[in-house]
Amino acid sequence: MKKTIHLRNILSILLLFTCSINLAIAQNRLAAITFSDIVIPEAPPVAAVMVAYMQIKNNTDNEKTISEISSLQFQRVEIHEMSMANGMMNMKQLKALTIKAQQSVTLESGGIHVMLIKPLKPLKHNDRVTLTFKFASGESTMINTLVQRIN
Ligand SMILES: [Cu+2]
Repeated sequence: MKKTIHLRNILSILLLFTCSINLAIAQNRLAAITFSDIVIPEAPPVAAVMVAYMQIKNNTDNEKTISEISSLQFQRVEIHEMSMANGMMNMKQLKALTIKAQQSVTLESGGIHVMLIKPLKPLKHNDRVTLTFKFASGESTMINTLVQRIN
């Protein structure tokens, strides 16, 4: 009898321990990557492409690589980088975007940006856009934002 109680106690302690580990992992995952200053400027209704700017922070101690971005509102999403070469602005596609441990990258006008290609329907001010970021590690994160009219 005494032995049974003892075993039960150990089991419940183990269970409690497992639960707190799970919780810690869940919280870590939530905070692993944070997105801020997300801006998708409104474009003319006929526009074939739109753009998204944001800051992406990697809060982990491991490098994170974004391997793919997709959106429910666009046919295709690409990561682009603008650069100056021989006095000309060039735009090239990046196959992936790596954010070093505890670092952030700023996606901004004239630099790296998210190119939103072929909206499924014209999007205007306050229309919702969802973006899913897939990482090389297999993780993915979805963010929600609204199109903004910028003057
Ligand atoms: Cu572009």
